Amino acid sequence: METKIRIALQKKGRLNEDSMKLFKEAGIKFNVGSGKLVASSPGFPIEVLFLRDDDIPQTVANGVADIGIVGENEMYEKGYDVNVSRKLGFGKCRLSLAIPKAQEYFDLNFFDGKKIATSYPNILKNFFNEQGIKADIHEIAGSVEIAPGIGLAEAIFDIVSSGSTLVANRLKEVEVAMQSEAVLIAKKNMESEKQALLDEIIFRFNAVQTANSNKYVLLNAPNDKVDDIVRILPGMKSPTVLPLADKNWSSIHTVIKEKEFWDVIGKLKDYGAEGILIIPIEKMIL
Ligand code: PRT
Ligand code: ZN
Repeated sequence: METKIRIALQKKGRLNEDSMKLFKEAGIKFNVGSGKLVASSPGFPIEVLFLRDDDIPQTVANGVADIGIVGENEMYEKGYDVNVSRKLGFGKCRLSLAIPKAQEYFDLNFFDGKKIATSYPNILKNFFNEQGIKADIHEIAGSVEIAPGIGLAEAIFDIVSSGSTLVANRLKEVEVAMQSEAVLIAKKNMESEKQALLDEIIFRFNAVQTANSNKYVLLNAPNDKVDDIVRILPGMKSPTVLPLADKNWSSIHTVIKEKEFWDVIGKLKDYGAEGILIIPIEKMIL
């Protein structure tokens, strides 16, 4: 029988959509029926288990799934021994300490002897141990941000992304303990056939992510400015220069990181570049 790799993905929530999109862009589609907890793929030997994110680290650590996608926060909190195959660049957030807005704050000593509500007691315990702080950590499952307001705690330790939840609850972020993003995790001691499938998935993820951060750029330039323009273009290799029907003009094609493009666009215009086209790249293999 053909070897299949089994992956644990979040059933619903913040990581579900981006995880599904990444696989789709990597050419791996899942036959997901509504409410189904297991799915397969028509074109790739993979099987998906849809779980709560809290259960994903354990499911991978004990080998019920071979790989999984989960936030680093959840992985470190649960503390299971798994390999991190790749950071995925989505689900970014931070784990922070926050206190009532009106409180004065100077440094971490603020938390000595204080009662702090969190769903991440292990990460907080480690952070305080490293920093030499002794606090009373109170674990609650959700709605951590309301704990100070109802007198359950004097501070909280929770996930922050935009910070608007803190503001809405009259709290202020005073310390960041860790940054987190979604990661692809794998069980230890993977069988070699499954490792080959994991390598193929990582190869495809790399191609998707390289493509997404690069753009194909085409522009027209007067011939006497081509050398200047080629010099400032931060492309992969030397760009392609093609003659145009108008003998005094050329077309320049190259691949540029989107971020870098915005740095040079002004200079390109100064050199007389015209008709600048920026085109998304579907896949890119380096
Ligand atoms: O049902 P299940 O257990 O699977 O889902 P869940 O409710 O436990 O998790 P979910 O879907 O909320 O989050 C999954 C993962 O997304 C987390 O473990 C993080 O790795 C990541 N992530 C990224 C976030 C956020 N950003 C985030 N903002 N997880 C939660 N939040 C919460 C945060 O706690 C805050 O209360 O969203 C609220 C809004 O944040 P602000 O700062 O933008 O206001
Ligand atoms: Zn959860």
